Amino acid sequence: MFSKILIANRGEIACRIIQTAHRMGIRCVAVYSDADASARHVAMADEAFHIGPAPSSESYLRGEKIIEIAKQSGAQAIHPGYGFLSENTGFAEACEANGIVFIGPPSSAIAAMGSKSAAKAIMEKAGVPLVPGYHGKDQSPDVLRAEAEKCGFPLLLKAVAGGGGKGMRVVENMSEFDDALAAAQREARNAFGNPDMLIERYLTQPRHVEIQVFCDQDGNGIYLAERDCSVQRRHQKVLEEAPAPGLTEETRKAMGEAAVRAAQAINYVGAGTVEFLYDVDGSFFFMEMNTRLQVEHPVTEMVTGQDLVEWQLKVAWGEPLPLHQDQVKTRGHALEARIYAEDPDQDFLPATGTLRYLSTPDESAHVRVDTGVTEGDEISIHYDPMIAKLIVWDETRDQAINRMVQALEHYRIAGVKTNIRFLHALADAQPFREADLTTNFISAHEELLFPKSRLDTHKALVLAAGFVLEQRKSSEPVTADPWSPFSRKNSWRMNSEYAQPLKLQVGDDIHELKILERDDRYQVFVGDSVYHLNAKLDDDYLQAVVNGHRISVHGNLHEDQLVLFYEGDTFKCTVYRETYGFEEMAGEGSLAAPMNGAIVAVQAKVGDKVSAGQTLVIMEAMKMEHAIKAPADGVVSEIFFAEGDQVSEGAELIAIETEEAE
Ligand code: MV4
Repeated sequence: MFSKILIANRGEIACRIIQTAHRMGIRCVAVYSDADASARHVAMADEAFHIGPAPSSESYLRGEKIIEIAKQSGAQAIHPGYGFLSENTGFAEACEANGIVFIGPPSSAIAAMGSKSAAKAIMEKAGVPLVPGYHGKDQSPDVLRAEAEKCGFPLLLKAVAGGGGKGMRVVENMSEFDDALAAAQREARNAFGNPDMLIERYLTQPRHVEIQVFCDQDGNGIYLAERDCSVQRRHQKVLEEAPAPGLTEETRKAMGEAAVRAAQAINYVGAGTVEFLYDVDGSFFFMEMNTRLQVEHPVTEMVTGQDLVEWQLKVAWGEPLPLHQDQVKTRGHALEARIYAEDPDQDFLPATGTLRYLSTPDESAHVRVDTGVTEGDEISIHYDPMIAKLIVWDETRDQAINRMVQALEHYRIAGVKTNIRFLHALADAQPFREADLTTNFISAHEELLFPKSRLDTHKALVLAAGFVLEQRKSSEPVTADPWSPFSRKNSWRMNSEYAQPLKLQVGDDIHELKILERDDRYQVFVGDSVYHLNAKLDDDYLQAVVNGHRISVHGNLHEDQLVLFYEGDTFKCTVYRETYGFEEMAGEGSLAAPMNGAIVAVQAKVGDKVSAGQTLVIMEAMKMEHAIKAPADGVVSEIFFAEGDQVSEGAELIAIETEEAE
């Protein structure tokens, strides 16, 4: 077996490969760009080499440099993961030429699947079912028109060089054909430099079902069940599962055997995926073959109990397949959700930012998290916005869905927008539970997938108040600053009812809350309503009772940004420092700057005896002067600023010691 391999990738897949390699006793060399110097895959590897600036074209796509590093570091093989160089025939060849094993198929197999029409011709010969249509070389308009008539309508024009849905046109009848053809050819020429088209009968409600195949170097091939990846958005998979619901054993076997024939027709080696369109009547048709380990391979691992990266390493080393076809058994049901940094409310615009709070569900036999990031990492514009894959397993599909819903509720991220809530709605949607799957699932069920918040705004505000107040209590040392309105030792507050205002902004709405605290219970006034609140904060976990309703939320308060997490949903608000009116301040005693401004005058010295209501500091803000007054009789113990200083809202200006506080 290899003793050292290089992983020419980043993120979760690099981490996942390293994990298996380490379990097998294989050393791992990582490569990284400027953006990834402190990335998880670098930390996990035994050694790592810098390969260039953040853009992929200058780092993870630099095949020659990566091969150079493999040679230098003594790596015997390169695992390309998915994306980047994984389906690059030139790179696979260059590895070979340099005496390094490319952990993937021969370059000829990658090349054979590069053209849709050539692939179809190979598959036809191998007896793999094709959608009826035309994939000939002759592209003259008359031939295409005649083939369209033969095919029937609706039909689909597909770019021979296409992929990911680009250069496709649905044609409903012959009168639309010429215009659609011209448009599709134009698009294909622009996108791929090749205007050639194939014609297929258009399936209106298909499912995407794909077979995991594996071949060894002796020409043996098997299939490891199938995955249903019908739930997609703009040709991006969102939710995948194994096995595909509702497939009969006969179909599964026929599809699996067709997929193995497909792989063997191109002398395939290693892990591959044959994608099929699956029609409502149980018929299936070859779509394309992916010559790499796929993102969604974990669902296959969960139901077969096999480690596909281990298989890849064994096959690349020259070992036979670990199992014969009749030894491949599946058990239960697995689902995978792709957690992306994106904003579902802005048409899934990719999101960037710092993962300033990240808490993942506990891993178990039922829950697996494949990720390449840790708290504090940056999601940048340079790479795929996938943050993690959440994979669950259980005995039945229904139970697996419950697991997924629960695990998504335990996946909490603040700092970057994510699709977690959307995934939660998707997994929990009745049509999904009923396995009413087609490739247009998401657009067909939009009304279910953007649900209203699970918390009403008032309740969320009350919980936010509880979180802020409890966190301030726990974070302020009891001995410090007895005059802080939040100090527990602040006797005039503890022994009497004390109203404090709390200003929270949600979107464009500002909510001014008033809070009374007594005996560790709160009354929170929001608008015209009053809520009784009991709250206990344990780290990031708030256990609250709001008007007799026990609710628990997790939260993260970072500077003035509060995020609460509740059942897969998030509630975000901005927390303002207390905004006392100045009369109130005199009476109630904040010695904090009420807003950003400048110190105009300090009218006391350390050691001065002062009396309640006496002006201590004068501030200027927004062209107005404000007096900061002593809240009670006492002695000035410290002054934190001098005349002319700029101070920020909330900054403590002056400290006073009083008799009660001793
Ligand atoms: C089709 C089809 C219906 N009929 N071919 C989309 C991407 C490309 N790889 C193949 N695609 C399709 N080909 C025929 N004859 C519908 C799609 C399709 C699709 C397929 C799988 C998953 C999601 C999809 C979303 C839209 C269209």
